[in-house]
Amino acid sequence: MSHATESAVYESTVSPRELAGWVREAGRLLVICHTRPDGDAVGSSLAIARAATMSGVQVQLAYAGELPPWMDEILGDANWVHLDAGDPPAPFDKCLVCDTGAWSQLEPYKPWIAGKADRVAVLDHHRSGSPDVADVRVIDSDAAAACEMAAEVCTLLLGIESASDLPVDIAEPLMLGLGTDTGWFRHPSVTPHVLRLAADLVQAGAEHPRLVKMTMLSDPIQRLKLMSKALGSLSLHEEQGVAVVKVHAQDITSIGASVGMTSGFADPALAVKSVNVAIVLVELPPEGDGKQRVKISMRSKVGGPDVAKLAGAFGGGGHIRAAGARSELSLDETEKKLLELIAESESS
Ligand SMILES: [Mn+2]
Repeated sequence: MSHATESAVYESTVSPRELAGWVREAGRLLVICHTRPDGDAVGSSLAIARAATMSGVQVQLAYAGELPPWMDEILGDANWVHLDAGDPPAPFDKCLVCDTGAWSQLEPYKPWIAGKADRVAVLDHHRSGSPDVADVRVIDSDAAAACEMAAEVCTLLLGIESASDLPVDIAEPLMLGLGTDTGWFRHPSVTPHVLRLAADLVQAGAEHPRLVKMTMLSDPIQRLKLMSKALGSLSLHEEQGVAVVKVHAQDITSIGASVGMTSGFADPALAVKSVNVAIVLVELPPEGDGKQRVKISMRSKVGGPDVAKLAGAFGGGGHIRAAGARSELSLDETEKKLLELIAESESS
């Protein structure tokens, strides 16, 4: 296998089939994903963890950062720990990282996996990442979700032809990631393969209405209150087709909300016809070093700017239509800089 070859470029070093073989021979496997996991991160890690367990691998899942409110509902009786709750992962022989390959999204895991690239694998669909995280990499930036790739790895692990034959407790988390990362099949990333896979997963027993209800129709009331505050701060830059929504740390605190609840705040702004890019800026609570940073989340429409490029200017990344970063500037300064960058990208 070619996986020992080091590459300074963030691209695949093995095939999905080779990755499945790597997982099967893992012994004790730690499965992780990016901090503050979303539906795709949880779905891909959980599906592979379950398929690996069925293949005789000893698996532990670990998550870090704020967890989605539906975590217990989807994880069920899976063997998982929350690093932020002070639970270190059990000793492992290999570690699989799902839905990221960037150190910036793996900070809490660093003490366990840094310098062990020969024992770590990455399964990811982002365009950028840190090649030194893992020697074994399966990366497809055309994939709509890590779960699209994870589905293939699961069928290979279980030796089945079609995702429609997956056990329902594997099909369901795969559907969760495929659905959430595509905005429930609205985003331009949706291809015939994505829709065929979705059909297979439904055939396998995944109940998408239940998953939609769980992820989209089960908000705590604090999220609506925070969104109402945030939309009150909306600034529209109509000539540029830009909408900026700002969330102040003190509003999060006074409402009893959390940073994670701001996910999806771009959607009402992006629903406006003249808006091509919606930017959500969230003032984070001060960190250990006393610095107050701003979380940038951006979404754009077809024809709008490449938001991954904009995020790159702040050291972040993502996809053309959805990307994020962190800024050390204030809310207002971050907005100003982003507007300048968008103006520059239009004139170039
Ligand atoms: Mn993803």
